[in-house]
Amino acid sequence: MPLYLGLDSSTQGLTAIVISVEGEDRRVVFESSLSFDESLPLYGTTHGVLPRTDQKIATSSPLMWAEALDLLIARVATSSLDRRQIAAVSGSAQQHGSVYLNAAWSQVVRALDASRPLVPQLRSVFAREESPIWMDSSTGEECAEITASVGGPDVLARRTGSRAFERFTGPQIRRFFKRSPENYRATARVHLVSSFLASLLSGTDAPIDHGDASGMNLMDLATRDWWQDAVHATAPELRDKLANVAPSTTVIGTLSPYWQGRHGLPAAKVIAWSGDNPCSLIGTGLVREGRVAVSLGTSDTVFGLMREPRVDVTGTGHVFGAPTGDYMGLTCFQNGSLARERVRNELGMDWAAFSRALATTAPSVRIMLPWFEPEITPAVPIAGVHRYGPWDTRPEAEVRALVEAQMMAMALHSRWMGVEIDTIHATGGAAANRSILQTMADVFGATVYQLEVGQSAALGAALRAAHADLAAGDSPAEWEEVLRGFVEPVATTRLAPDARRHEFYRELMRVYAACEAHALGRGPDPEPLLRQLQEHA
Ligand code: ADP
Ligand code: XUL
Repeated sequence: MPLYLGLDSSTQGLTAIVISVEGEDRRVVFESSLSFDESLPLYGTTHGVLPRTDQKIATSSPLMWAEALDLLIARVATSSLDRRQIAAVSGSAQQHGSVYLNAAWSQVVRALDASRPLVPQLRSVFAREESPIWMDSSTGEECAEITASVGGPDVLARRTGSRAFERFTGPQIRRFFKRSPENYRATARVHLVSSFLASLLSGTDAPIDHGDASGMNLMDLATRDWWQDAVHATAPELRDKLANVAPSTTVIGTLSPYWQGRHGLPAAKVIAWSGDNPCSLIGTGLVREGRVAVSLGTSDTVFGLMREPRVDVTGTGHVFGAPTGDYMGLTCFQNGSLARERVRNELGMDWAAFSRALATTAPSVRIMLPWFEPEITPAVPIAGVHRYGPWDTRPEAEVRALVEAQMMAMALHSRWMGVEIDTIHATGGAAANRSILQTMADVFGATVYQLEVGQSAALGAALRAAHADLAAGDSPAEWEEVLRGFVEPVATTRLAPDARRHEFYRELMRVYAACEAHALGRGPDPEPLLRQLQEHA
């Protein structure tokens, strides 16, 4: 009975899911997570991020990700599973983060010694000790330079799927080249978090898959190869430092002698890793156009499959390659779970009290713009929370204003995808919270489902491993067949929108958009609109 292992190296921790896929017996047979802050305290991260001196800079430690991999694989290997049955492994990782490796890397990764742990063997392979991650917004200047060099934001968006975004890997590489030219020169390979960890597992210099490569502002969506103009605009001699791009279904090798010798794992196939959002597309079952998923993780994201790459003319969204070979549309919000946690902590609540606050209050006419951190959508370079309308200082009103704001922002900024959203698959840590999901249903006017497996990125990676293994053998299977039984929305978790509340939110969303425009210096004072709606309500 073949087992498939999916790993997810997210912002805050590492998760492993093992599935068994045999005829009608299709189940998750193992699940385990570790938190970077708690399990690896020596690295000194908070929520997976190294100490920050500047609110625009966010980095993490590639060595810590490697150590986490060693720790969690040990847990898989010593569990009650029959580890010899593991047929294939794939992974998911936070997108955009980059790892800078020197000339020693390609030799070291091929020759990892099973008699010693991973970390000491990797100490000398980095041309940069820290990896900039998706929360970094320090590259405004580099975004402008790359954009100008390739002929403007529309050209860049049409070719690569996104205009230049601060967190995307191209602008990050350019900043590194400008600030540390020596270390840039010493860089032989730039990996993404996904391809770095795939390299460690396979003992090869792994390719970057189409899904994660489209979060770099460097790949041509049409040819699915590096786009020369963008590569030239980003940094000198960059082409040689980039690995090849490959389909997400690529078998890149087998678990290297390190994992076999140290942890007793078999020579299972290693399938190209991808980004957490492309993996979640699979793990939430969205292999057809029409539905969307909302992931309430460290970041909040809205995404769905697209047959054609319809690029966002408003410039907020992204088009990525999907693991199915199609495309996916995605909009990302930085002020997701950490903003909810922050408000919850400031009000001295636990999640139960947070939920009660939502359940015991009604919508009203006031708007919070919850930019506790610099925001990605809309682009807000300097953090700052804004409030409009008569302010209600009760703690429960604060909770409602925050969650309503997050949901209205997601509904407004996913319109570019052109999908009539009537059904949402909710995932990510906060999707456990039904009061948050009810607010989502009311704001979007859509039916919301929770999924059986909450860890959709790790599940998606395990399902990708199964799909690629079957495709490489004699019995390739359609995606629907691989997903069957794993990703169905649970009927009993269905949350229907309240029609009256949705009517109200449709009006409130116009006001929200006006407040956003005002706060960004692009629109008039929204107070008259707020008063108008108050008189109506
Ligand atoms: P990641 O993006 O790192 O994979 P997860 O999807 O695991 O993150 O989500 C982690 C977040 O889930 C935590 O930061 C926490 O704020 C949030 N969370 C966990 N339980 C709840 C809950 N009951 N209600 C709201 N948020 C929750
Ligand atoms: C997507 C994005 C985040 C990260 C971390 O563009 O930046 O969702 O992938 O989860």
